[in-house]
Amino acid sequence: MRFSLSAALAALLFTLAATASATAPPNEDGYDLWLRYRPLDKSAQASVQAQARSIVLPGAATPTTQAALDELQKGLGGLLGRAPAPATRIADGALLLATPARLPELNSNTSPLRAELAALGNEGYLLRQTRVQGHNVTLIAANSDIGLLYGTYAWLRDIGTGAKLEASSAPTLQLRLLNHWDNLNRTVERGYSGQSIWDWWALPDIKDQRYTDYARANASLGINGTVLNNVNSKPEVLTAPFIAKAAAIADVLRPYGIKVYLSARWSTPLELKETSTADPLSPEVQAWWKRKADEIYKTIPDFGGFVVKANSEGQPGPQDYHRTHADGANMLAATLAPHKGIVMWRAFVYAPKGTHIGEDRAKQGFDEFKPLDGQFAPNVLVQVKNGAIDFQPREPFHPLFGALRTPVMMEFQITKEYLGFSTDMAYLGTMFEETLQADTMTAAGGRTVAKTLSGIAGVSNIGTDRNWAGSHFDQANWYAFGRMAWNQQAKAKDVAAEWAALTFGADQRVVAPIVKMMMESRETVVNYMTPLGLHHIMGTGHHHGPAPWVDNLERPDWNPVYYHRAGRDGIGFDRTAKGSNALAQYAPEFARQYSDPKTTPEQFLLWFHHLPWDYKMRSGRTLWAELLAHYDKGLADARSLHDQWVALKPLIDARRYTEEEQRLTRQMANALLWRDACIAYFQSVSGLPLPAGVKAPAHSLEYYKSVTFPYAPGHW
Ligand code: BDP
Repeated sequence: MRFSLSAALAALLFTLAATASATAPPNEDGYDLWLRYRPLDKSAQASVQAQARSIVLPGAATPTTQAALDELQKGLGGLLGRAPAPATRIADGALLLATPARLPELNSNTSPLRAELAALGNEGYLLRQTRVQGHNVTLIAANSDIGLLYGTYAWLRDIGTGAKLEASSAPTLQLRLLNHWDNLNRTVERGYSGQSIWDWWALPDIKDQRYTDYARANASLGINGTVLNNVNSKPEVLTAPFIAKAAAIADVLRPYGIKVYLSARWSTPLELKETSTADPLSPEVQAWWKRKADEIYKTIPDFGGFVVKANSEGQPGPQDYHRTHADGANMLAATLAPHKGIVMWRAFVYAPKGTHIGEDRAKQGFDEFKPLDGQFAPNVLVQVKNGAIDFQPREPFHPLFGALRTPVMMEFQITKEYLGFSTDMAYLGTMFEETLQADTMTAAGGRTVAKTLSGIAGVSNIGTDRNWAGSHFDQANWYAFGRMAWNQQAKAKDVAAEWAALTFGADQRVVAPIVKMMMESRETVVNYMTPLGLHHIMGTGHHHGPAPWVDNLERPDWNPVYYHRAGRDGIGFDRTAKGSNALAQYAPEFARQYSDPKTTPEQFLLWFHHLPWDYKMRSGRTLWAELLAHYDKGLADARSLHDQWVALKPLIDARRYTEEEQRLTRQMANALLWRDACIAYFQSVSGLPLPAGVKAPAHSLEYYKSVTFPYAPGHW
């Protein structure tokens, strides 16, 4: 009897436990991003409550500290069920937000925090459990109100992830920007998450709540600038009505420490018929831009400046008047300098129609900008894409990093133009880390790309989709960009763990497997799209799906065959001295190492070398067999990503589970298409048999060539 009772009890407990763990959390639509503030468990609530029995901000609230207080109300309201009341007097258990201006004793000679605060600059913060005025408090301290806002987000983040309080943090780079490639008609170039969030038609009168939530999300990461419109810009952007609209956005973003910038079209005054030329040395043109800058600053006093795409892909620029990029950039810089504005002049240039034919496209940015080094005004930065071609799934770092004295900004692409849009999972934190930590070898003892930077920009993946980014996992790319813009030494894996805990809850049964998936995901995409240093073999125009066979576009360097150079003799682009010699643009030490295929990392092999199909790889396989193995691994890993997600089903809310499951299913199909199409094509050129165990593509090459993607998004 006793036995059967305890057996029954055990069975009942088992059933209860099984039911509990099978009950998925409530549905979420992703709108709250990583600022979800869902209730903590009871013991965590008690410890947070003890840190924040009251909230104290000495001195008057400003719009920025008000944003911090509002976030605490929202955050603690969600995490604890009830937020503590703001108080005026410091007491035991207070959460104290203070700057030296608000609490002078922080700056007194006897303050143990004085030196530490001084080292934090304008934007840094420190978090500390300490004693102030005889009371035990949790202190968020900074030198400015924006530092307090960043510190507030950091404190909430530490609570959300269950991490120990961060000691202190300050950004290394002052310019941490998003670049929106948003058009005035709300289409988004390379956007895969709906329309532009900027409703230009409704502005300036109607300011969507999204703008505030956008500001909160960015401030929570430390992003402090945003370029509102596409680099392929329109003259109207700089007309009074649009300046007023930009000003309305700037008003919403300002309390969050975010400045507004605009992309300026070089020929704006000419196209608006307000000048007779766009020559940067023409006094008429100079006077127009000066008036324009003054007009903008009258409306947006803290306007950040311009980003400019000039003489690139058909855009107008100073070269149309036989002037240089420096002439153009400096002319604009002179108009902005009195207002403390900057010019971010893009180095993404390759020959305008008809010129440079035959020159390796990878060399052209360096060739144009290196000779101009030293000629740019102090408020000009050269904005350089991470690699020398174009946001490929993997590229070696651009040779301009470390090569210029002129301040250089990094341009990453957060939106996944070449990595499967927002349908394929690819966590870009690993790509950002790989690039930032790459050694430019431009100094004795090494100099990472990160160390060469004066700023960082990311091409936004934000749109009107309910989940902002097109998929839940694409939110992680916005998050990772922001965290790594703040701290270039951050590890992709730590950032992924933070994001996963904040986005799906700090349960290790969820966080650990999600981090594993994220860390595998981008390599998976590289493997099924462009392994071993292959690049730019995507479909024409929209850049989705495989098209390594394309050879009929107007410019040679628009054709995939130009980049992979596969033939009977082998595959790859020879960028050594025997080939285009793009390697000579890198530091000598780097060039030496990468000139020899044996000392070139295999992930970049075909970027720098043209090698025979029977070239022996480190694995002992031939290059042909290795290429096939990578395509197979890409497909197998895409399937594994799906399976890993399915295993998490009981722990993820149904809505987000299903939305991602559908995408991962589509990703498997995309991986299969890439694998099969590339194998079919490369086999047709190599003429080699498939080694035993490698499955033949399901269809003929002709079939793959006939696959089209009508209405693929993001291509305008
Ligand atoms: C390419 C995009 C194109 C952009 C261009 C750029 O395909 O839409 O306009 O970059 O960065 O990747 O200017």
